[in-house]
Amino acid sequence: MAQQESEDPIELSSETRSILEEQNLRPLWEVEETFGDVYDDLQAEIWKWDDIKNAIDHVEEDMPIEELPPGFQRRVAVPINASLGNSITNTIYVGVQTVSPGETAPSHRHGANALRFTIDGHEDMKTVVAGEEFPMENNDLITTPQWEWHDHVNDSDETAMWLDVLDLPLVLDSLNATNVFENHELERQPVTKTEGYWDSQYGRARSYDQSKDGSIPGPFEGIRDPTPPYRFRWEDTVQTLRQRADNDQPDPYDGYSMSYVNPTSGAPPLFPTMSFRAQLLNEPTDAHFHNATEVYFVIEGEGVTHVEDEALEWGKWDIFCVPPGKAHHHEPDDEAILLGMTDRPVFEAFNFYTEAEA
Ligand code: GTQ
Repeated sequence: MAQQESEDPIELSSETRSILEEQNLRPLWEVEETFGDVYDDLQAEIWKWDDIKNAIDHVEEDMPIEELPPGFQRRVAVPINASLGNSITNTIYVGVQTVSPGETAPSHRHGANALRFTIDGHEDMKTVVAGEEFPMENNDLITTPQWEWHDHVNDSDETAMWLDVLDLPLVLDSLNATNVFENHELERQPVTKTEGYWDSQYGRARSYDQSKDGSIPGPFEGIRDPTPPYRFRWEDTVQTLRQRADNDQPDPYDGYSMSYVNPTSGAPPLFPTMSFRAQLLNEPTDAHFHNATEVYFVIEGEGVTHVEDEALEWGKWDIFCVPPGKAHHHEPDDEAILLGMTDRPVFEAFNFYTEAEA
């Protein structure tokens, strides 16, 4: 009997326990196992384009942009991961936005970073960012850096649609930050730059501050730090992909993979919070896992992505996510091109990114 008592784990006395409880304190060894419980484990999930398209067509029919509540004047269908409840992942948000002929999604700005990947575009479909009209043609990727004014103006005679990608869940949920937000006083911000202005500021020949220390500002509006408004034209991106496929070895996990670089630095990530790749796949990739979360958008082709024992079968314009820590690899049917999106830069910022072959 005495021996049994001595093997019982030592417990805090009831006096100590009530002192702790009264002051809202807990011993570490009792709370440790609850760390990580705020969010449920993210599950792999796929949204098929036919289903998305059918849904956004119905929404477009029911709801003109001008009828939307002020502050939310964007007509967007948002994939909701069943394991989360309000977006596709805990860090990266995606949505599919439409603007009908003649409509404008009015100008606003916010603290979250955004980009558009054009699904069904037109030279007369413009996203206006920081005073410049950017034509949205098919597969163009256009940045809307934080706190830049932006409105979407459809002067074509066809409905335009694109993929929105923002770091909203990271900003609003994970960091529990306020997404500072402002509507422009005008529906359309004044166009103050000629087309190509922002691109020209980041070309191989650039405006340059000769003082080196910023004491003599250039005659230009300035380098946007960390990410400028920028249009990556698909014709350039796809040409680079082809050159890589014709000349180089593929990455074992990502295929022929190009990073969209920040034009300021010439290096990834495009945003401090999110990095983007165009990936041409023509053979199965090797399996690996990492602690970053990924979202994929299928630009072209068909195939399957295995996430542990789940098989996500995808085709053109499908959207799917790969949770952190899960082994995954891609198997294209023939040739496919994916837009790969990752929150890896957040992990790298605090030296916490890790990956391994599965
Ligand atoms: O077009 O500015 O999908 O502010 C979500 C929030 C799009 C946009 C979204 C936004 C926008």
